[in-house]
Amino acid sequence: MRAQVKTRLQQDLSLYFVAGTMNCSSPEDFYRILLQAIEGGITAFQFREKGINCLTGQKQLEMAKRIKKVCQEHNVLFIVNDDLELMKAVDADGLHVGQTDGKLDIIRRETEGKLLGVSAHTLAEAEDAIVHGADYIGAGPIYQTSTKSDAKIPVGVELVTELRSNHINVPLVGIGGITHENADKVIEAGADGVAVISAISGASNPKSASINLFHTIQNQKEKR
Ligand code: 3NM
Repeated sequence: MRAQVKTRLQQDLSLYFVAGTMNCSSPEDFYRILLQAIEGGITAFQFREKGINCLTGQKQLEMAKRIKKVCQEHNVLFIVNDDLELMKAVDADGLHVGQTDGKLDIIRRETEGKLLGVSAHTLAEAEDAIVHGADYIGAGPIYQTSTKSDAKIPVGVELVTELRSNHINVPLVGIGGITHENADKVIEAGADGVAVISAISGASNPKSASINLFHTIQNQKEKR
C-alpha cells in the first residue's frame, strides 16, 4: 500500500462505527442513529447486518443503498460486513470479514480495488491476513463485550502492543467493549482507531457519544 493511501486509511479508520438494524430498536431507529453518528464525526461505518431479526433481500439492499448515499455525502468510509454480493451491489468502499467467513485468497481476488478488513484475535491470524492482502486489521475483542454472542475471550490492549512489536504495520483498529473511557488506551497501544457498536448504538445521545469518542481518539493520537 502506498504511504499516502496508508496515512489516509489510518485517519479514515479513527472512529469506526459498526452496526446493523438488530443493534437498534427498528430500521428507522438504526438510520436515525447512523445520521447522528455521522453528525458526531464518525470516520467509517460498517454495515453488519447479521443474526436474529436482521434485514434480508430487498430490504437489506435498500438500507445499504441509503447508507452508501449518506456516507458518500459526508466522506465517511462505507464497509460491508461479510457479504460480497451486497458490497458489489452498492459499490461500497470495502468488505470486512472474520476468520470463518471464507478463504482469504478468494475473497481478496473478489474485492480487487476495494478495501479488505479482516478480524484477528492473535498475532498468527493477523500475519495470515496480511499475507493474503488485508488492507487493515480489526483486533479484538479488546475488552469484554456483550454485543457479539460468540465473541472470544478479551485479549486486552496487549494484543495491539504485540501486533505492533511484531511488524504488523498495516492500519489497525481495536474492537470489543471500547468506550470513550478506555479508547485512549487502545490508541496508546498503537491502534489507528477504534471500532464500536454499543458505545454509539446504545448511547442515549449517539451524536455526543461520537463527539466524545472522536476527541478522545484525536487527543491520544496527538500525544504520540
Ligand atoms: N467483533 P461493542 S467484538 C463485532 O472481537 C465484533 O472481532 C469483535 O461490540 C471481535 O463495541 C465485536 O458493543 C462486538 O463491544 C463489538
